[in-house]
Amino acid sequence: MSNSELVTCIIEGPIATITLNRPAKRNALSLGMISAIDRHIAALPESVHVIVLAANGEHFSAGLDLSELGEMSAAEGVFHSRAWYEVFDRLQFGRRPVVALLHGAVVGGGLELAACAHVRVAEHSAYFGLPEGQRGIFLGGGGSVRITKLMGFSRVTEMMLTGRTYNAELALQVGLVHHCVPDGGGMAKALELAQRIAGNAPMSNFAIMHTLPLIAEQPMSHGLMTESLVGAITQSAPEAKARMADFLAKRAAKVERS
Ligand code: 1HE
Repeated sequence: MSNSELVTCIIEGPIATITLNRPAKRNALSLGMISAIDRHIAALPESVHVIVLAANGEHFSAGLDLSELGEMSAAEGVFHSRAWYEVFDRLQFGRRPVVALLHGAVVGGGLELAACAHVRVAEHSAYFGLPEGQRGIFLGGGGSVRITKLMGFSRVTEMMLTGRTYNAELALQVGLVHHCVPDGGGMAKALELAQRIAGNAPMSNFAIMHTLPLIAEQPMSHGLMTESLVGAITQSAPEAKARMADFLAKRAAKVERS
């Protein structure tokens, strides 16, 4: 199977659906899969504004392809992690927000991949875990940074030490996912959210994706300065002016009660 078939990409209007497609191996993430994700992102046309990241088969992903570690030396291990980081960085800090649709096992490197998305939708079948401890290894796909930011390092510590998994409801409660939907309903929800995101001004989406994580790591005075500068740039775009004028002229939708 060629690398491009390990991961598929379908573009419909402003949304590209990138799908892990190695169900026989439970979408275990080989380097071939990681680079196939990267190639699909790099090839997206300008017309795509949002990515939906999904998976074929019964599980989102069983994490790192354990057959790849084999006789890997320490130095090779560092470069292996770095290869993942480059691609995961392009997902989280690229041009387009990513909506992840999660089901079945979302474990190890699969959870690290999901943590790169900006919006996470879990079907009820989803369960989340970091079995690295049981395998004798540690996180290597950025999870110690990203997953701890999502659910807190104390929960991640307990999850890793005890091998506990979280079901979709618990994942929703602790902020690991944003939406929990019945099995089979995930794609409709992911596409609905992706359409909403695609309806925003691209500059606003860019500011949200890139600035909020930066400000979260800045001291308050720096964060407020960053916010004021990015806010000023964003509001000065012609598209922002047109959108605000549309609202004031009663041509734009009002905020809806949920
Ligand atoms: C794999 C992998 C894998 C399955 N690497 N081949 N991840 C883990 O420790 C999770 C390991 N996987 C599992 O616990 C289970 O496979 C599942 C709970 C996800 C699914 O169970 P099940 O019964 O549906 O499938 P299965 O029979 O266990 O697996 C089907 C095949 O996929 C089988 O291969 P086959 O040739 O015998 O058919 C498995 O060997 C293969 N397979 N998972 C390689 N992970 C950047 S650092 C990140 C560090 C980590 O991610 S550590 C966590 C690794």
